[in-house]
Formats: sequence, C-alpha cells, structure tokens
Amino acid sequence: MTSDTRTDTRTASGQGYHTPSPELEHWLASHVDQGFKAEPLVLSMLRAGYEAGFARAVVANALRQPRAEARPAPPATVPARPGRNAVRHQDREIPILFRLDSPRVLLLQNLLSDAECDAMVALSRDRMQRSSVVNPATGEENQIDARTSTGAMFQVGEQPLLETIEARIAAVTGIPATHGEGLQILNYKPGAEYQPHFDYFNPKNPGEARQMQVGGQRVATMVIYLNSTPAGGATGFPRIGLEVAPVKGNAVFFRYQLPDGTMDDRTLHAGMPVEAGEKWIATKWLRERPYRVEG
Ligand SMILES: O=C(O)CCC(=O)C(=O)O
Repeated sequence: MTSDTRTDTRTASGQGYHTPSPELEHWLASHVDQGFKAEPLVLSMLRAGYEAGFARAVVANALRQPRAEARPAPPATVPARPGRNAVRHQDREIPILFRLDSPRVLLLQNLLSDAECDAMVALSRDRMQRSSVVNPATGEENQIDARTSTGAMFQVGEQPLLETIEARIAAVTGIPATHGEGLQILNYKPGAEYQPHFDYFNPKNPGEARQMQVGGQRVATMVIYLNSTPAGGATGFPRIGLEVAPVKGNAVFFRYQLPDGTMDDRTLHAGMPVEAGEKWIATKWLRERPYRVEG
C-alpha cells in the first residue's frame, strides 16, 4: 500500500484507514495464496491501523479472487545494475545517488515515501527497548555502552506495510525477502550512537556461530532513514572515509560477502553520535540462506 494515500484518507472519526491500494491488494493476495484465513488477515490490518469494516470487506473480497496462477504477473522490477541511475519497482522510481563497487555500497533516494517513514515510526513507538548486541562468547543479547539506541524488532511480514517494504528491499537488492531478518526500527537521542562494528558474524566465536545456525552468515545490510537528522547521526564507514547523512526516505545498502565467500572488513561502520534532534532508522540484515526462527 502507498501510505501516502492511507494517511490522506484516515476517517474523520479517527477509527482507521479505509483506502484500497495496489500494495494492500498484493499483500492480501499473497497471504490468501499461502492459505491464510479471514480472521488473522483482518487482525493484521486492524493492528496496522485499518478501519474494521473496510478490513473485513477487502479480506472477504480477496478470499473470493482467483489464486496466483490465474492472476496477471506483477510489473517487472529493474534492479540496481552498473550503468543504471535508478531502480524501478512497480510504480516507484528509486534514484541511485552513488554507487561504490569495492566495498559494495549503494545510496538510494526515496526508497520509502515520507508517509511510509512516519508509519514505520508510529508502528514502533509503544515497543521501544534499549538496543542490544550479540555476545560473541554466549550468543546472548547484551546491552553495552557502545550501542545506546532504543529499538523495536518486528517479525518478517508482521504487518502489511512491513511486507511491502520487505518486498521492495528484495526487489532492489536481488536478495529474496525470505533471507531477511525482521526489520528493526531504531531511535537515537542526542549523544546516542552505535560505535564501529561489523554486521557479519565471526564463526570462530561460539556465540556468533550459534547465530549462524539459522540462515547462515549475514551477507548485506540496508539502513533506511526514517527522518532527517538536523546534526550528526551519519552512518560512518571509517575504513573508506565515507559518511552518509540521514535523509528521510533514503537508504544505504552495503554488501560484505565477497565473491569468494569471505567477509569484506572495509564495511566496518558506525551510527555516529546524534548532535541535535533525533534519528530514526530501520535496519534490515540479510542472510545467505532463508532465515526462519523456530516457534
Ligand atoms: O545507525 C546507523 O546509521 C547504523 C546502524 C547500524 O550500524 C546497524 O543497525 O547495524
């Protein structure tokens, strides 16, 4: 769904969104194809802020539609290839602001609309908790002084909006949505930061090896900026002298798995301290194999 239209058409009574969109139709169709019944679909839509009567009506309609094999194919995606200055996905043009080949870093403009950014922040507000990192020895999640943001974790496809964004990330990166960990929404207040670190795991550390049992190694990261930070808060890559300023809707994508399977340590990166205002991002970590958490 384009949240632009959702935001504009919130009911006057404030009881929820009630506008159909291609993304919502796609989300419903794909879940109907996977065998979802009416109740969980309606519940998901209510949680995402849709109006109850509207949700029931569009779910009932989706359950009456022909299954996947009878539907026309969705519009093709033009992925981010060398020589292209933009990625096309469905009706969206995503300009490529810069591309670095080695290490692989791509800066994308308007990956998300303003309304989608605002909706992501709204989704996370009541579940923010102090961020943690994986303890290399035990694999447990620990809070450390080097990471002082708060965050909210989501399941893959937990909400229609998240599924739309996950499909867009997959189309742009060429890495299937099934390889993604759940989106993580992070908030940094003034002074908060995430000091230089790698996103990939070191299999020599038992705790990190444990993290690799499902989905294997992390191979790439997408950091999406959900607001524009007035000062500070860049994503810094100290080994290549690069700082990406947080601009609402833009996203930096970097791939650390090299063609020979080793990890590119030039992707060391940091969330630099916020100097004024705050910073909201959504981070997506992508694995080499489908990522499924038991239970
Ligand atoms: O805050 C940032 O800009 C970077 C976030 C980050 O490094 C991460 O989530 O792994």
